[in-house]
Amino acid sequence: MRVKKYVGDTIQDTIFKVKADLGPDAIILNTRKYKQGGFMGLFSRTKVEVLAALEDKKTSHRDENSEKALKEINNLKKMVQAMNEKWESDSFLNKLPDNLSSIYKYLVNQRVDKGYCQELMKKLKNASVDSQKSLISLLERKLNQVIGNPEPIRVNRNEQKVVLFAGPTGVGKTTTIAKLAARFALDKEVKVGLITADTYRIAAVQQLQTYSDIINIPLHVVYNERELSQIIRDKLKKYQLILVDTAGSSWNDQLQLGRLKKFASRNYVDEIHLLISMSTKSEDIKGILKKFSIIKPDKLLLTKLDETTTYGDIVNIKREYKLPYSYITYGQDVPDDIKPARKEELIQYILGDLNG
Ligand SMILES: Nc1nc2c(ncn2[C@@H]2O[C@H](COP(=O)(O)OP(=O)(O)OP(=O)(O)O)[C@@H](O)[C@H]2O)c(=O)[nH]1
Ligand SMILES: [Mg+2]
Repeated sequence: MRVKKYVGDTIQDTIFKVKADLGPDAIILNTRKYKQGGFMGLFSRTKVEVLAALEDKKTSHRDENSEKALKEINNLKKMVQAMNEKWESDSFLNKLPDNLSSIYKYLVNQRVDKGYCQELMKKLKNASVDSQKSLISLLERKLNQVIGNPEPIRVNRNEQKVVLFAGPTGVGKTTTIAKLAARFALDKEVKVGLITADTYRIAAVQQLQTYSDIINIPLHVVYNERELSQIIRDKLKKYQLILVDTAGSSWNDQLQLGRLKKFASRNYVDEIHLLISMSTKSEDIKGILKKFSIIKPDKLLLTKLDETTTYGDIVNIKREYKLPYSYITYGQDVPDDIKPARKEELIQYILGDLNG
């Protein structure tokens, strides 16, 4: 606690000094009047002395924190209220038997498209199975059909395969390429070469250069599609797998997407993986898929599964786009946090807590 003494001619102007110096949180500990100057009690002036204090920062931090906590509690209350209202007005839910209503609520909370949740519930109802376990395994089978088999990169050692990675800014393209390069080069002993067409930022080249140095594989920088084709045919001619990094394109920027389209030409690229971050809002994912369809991706690669707890979009995406999933990434660690997108595992992400 900071304690300070203030002196003035009147109470008002002394308190004003206190507030100006210590702010509105100052506490007045004591005030006293006394005489100053004069001679033998004559001609002296009355002065005011105020002893004021301010709680030190730690305490006010605590106040800030408790205010924040209070706000969060209020937000949570509102959310719970909204959830209850949501369920109350869900006439479909009200007609479901108990064993299905918990599954339905769970799927809706996972943000699986509501229309599809209802479709699934009707199928489960008609299947006339009762136990929770059989209902869930039936549900798993249905989701299995939607998600389909993974299609990771397959390398034929006698051929060259060029794989280009595209997606919105910051989705994890460069990190994913580093993970895959390390897996193929170190674990599978494939001859891997890297190319980056991301020349917007100097740091982008350096980021990939660091990984290529660690893995000990070549990295080439290209500024246009002509250079891309030259490097593939020339410098990396003997490489079995070439991974091409691209600049993140804002999905609203037609100019960037147009530039990306030139690099994504089938004249040099065999496979295009479009990266989708699971931490992106569902509505935005739809927009991204639509806009990036101009580069005609072959596969979808899901990133940042560790950054969310709702995985319904894994199903929603597949119901609209038939493209296979290639890999999933679930952390920043290179090369550990990547796996082929096995459907059993993806279903586990969606139904995880339901399975107990
Ligand atoms: N939590 C988490 N972070 C990830 C994952 N993949 C990448 N990141 C992080 O996301 C950030 C952006 O990754 P980058 O690989 O640079 O993304 P990018 O798509 O190449 O970005 P731009 O080139 O700027 O478009 C980095 O901090 C990565 O470590 C993931 O699966 N989970
Ligand atoms: Mg990048």
